[in-house]
Amino acid sequence: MAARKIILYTNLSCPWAHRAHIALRETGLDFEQVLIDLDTPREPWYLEINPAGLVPSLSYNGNIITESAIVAQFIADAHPSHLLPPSGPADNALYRARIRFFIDAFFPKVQVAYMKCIRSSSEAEREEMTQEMVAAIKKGIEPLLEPKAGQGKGPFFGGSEKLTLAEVQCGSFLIRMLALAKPEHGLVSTKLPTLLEQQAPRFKRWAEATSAHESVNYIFNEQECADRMRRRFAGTSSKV
Ligand SMILES: N[C@@H](CCC(=O)N[C@@H](CS)C(=O)NCC(=O)O)C(=O)O
Repeated sequence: MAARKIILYTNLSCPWAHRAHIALRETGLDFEQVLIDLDTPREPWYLEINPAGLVPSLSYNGNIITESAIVAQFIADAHPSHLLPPSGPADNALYRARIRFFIDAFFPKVQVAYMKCIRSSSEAEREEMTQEMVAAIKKGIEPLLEPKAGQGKGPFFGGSEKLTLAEVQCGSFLIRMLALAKPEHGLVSTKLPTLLEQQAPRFKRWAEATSAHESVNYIFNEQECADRMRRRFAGTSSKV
């Protein structure tokens, strides 16, 4: 059988591409990394790989896969591991359905509210948006992290001791959420950790454990991320 060849086209500052890095690290697959400069127009050769010009793109034995959620799902499906069990039997399918439901709940609720915090044009707006985000987490995500009978006691989704696809898909956003709440960055209310502790303690513990995991934090550069977010988004809430 021909050797497997995986190429990840990526940019280390991109939270979407970050998902592919987590999935590849956790499955232990060898891959070649090609860095794409996002500050200049994409070169024609890259547009042939991904006409949208976005990262990440994955080449798997020459087959191109784009869109980070699909890339991460593909890696987890093609190489079954602790991230995600194969789709059968029914218990596996049920667990996969729970993970899918969780990921689908996270993005519209948490990520949208989080970007509103980052875009805030004033301290007052930032405080209000941070409170809105915590309220969304409390209502939509915290109940999904409630331990169920018979599940493990690990810090990850469903009581897993190891990362799952839920952390692969959400981890890059969690690490940014917690890191950017530090006072020196001024991008999210510094009250975020306290608000989470009071209103969504399970979410806080999950986010902290995920952010502390080596597969999640190994490519994360906090200062570079904060500077980039400030340049691109801070104060844009009032702009059309
Ligand atoms: N929906 C895409 C989003 C990817 C995305 O927005 N990537 C950004 C970097 S974080 C990008 O490639 N931007 C290049 C550009 O807009 O020119 C995915 O999940 O893969």
